[in-house]
Amino acid sequence: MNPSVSSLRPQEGWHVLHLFYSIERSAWSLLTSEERLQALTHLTQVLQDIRGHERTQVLTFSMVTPKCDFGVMLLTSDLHDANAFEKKITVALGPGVLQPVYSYLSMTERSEYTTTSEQKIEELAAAGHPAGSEESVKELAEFEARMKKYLSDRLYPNMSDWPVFCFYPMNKRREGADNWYALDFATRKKLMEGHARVGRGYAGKIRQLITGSTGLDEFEWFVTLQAKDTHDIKAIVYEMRFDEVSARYAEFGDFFIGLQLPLSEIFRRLCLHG
Ligand code: 76R
Repeated sequence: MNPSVSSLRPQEGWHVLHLFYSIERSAWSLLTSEERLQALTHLTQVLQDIRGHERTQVLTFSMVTPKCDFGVMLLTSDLHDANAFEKKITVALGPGVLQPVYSYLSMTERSEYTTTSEQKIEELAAAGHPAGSEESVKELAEFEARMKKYLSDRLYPNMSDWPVFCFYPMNKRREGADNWYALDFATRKKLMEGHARVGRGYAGKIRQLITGSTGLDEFEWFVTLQAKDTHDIKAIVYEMRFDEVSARYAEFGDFFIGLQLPLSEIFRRLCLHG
């Protein structure tokens, strides 16, 4: 029996691929200027075709520092598509030109720690509005509408056109007295409230997308921070290090900074013309 290539859409959320490449200058220099132009036109076409798929977003970056040159962030529903899109992008400039330096597979996910409707009903009752009372029903309806929008933003985010992006993978520690996974749910929820409080201090300055990768890639989450000012990236990551969730439990991988730009500008910046 042939293996199935029908759709592989997760029951919720999207697949997210972060792809970081360096340009292999020696392979690129072997091409004539006509071949280079063809290659750049081809990559532009490939990305445009990918963008045309439904439930798909593609962001492109000129990467700062020579750790890597070119970054792509791909959000798409179907794993077959994610797989096929990556293969097409990686060969789009011709053999050996785009060298993968780092890549990451993760998925958008709901938060484990958001308040449920049952908890909200209890909170309202504790505040003097028993379940079923006019006030409780009204507040519960508002809460549920807010949560619906919040959940949809987390699972199906609309990425911003902000220029500065910071990427890094992250684990929660599992060592001796500092084992996040040995904490009970209530303790973790309380700790996460402190984390979210720090985060909310950056409203309007930082947008974050935290995508889960347990079982999918090397770390447990991939962090994508978006900003208009590099200072805010440095400030939030620094401030969070003092918050207990990060101070005691966070472990980080490599950090990458990318500038979100249109492809034509990236080509100029990476000196790919001529
Ligand atoms: O979901 C929400 O937006 C509100 C609550 C919230 C959760 C559940 C939240 C808020 N985060 C959550 C989960 Mn976060 N976050 C990080 C980092 O560098 C570091 O120290 C950590 C990297 C940053 C900078 C950041 C920013 N967050 C998570 C998780 C999953 C944990 C789990 O499930 O166990 C991780 C790994 C993580 C890491 N977080 C916020 C922010 C910001 C700016 C906010 C506020 C967003 C807002 O309310 O608008």
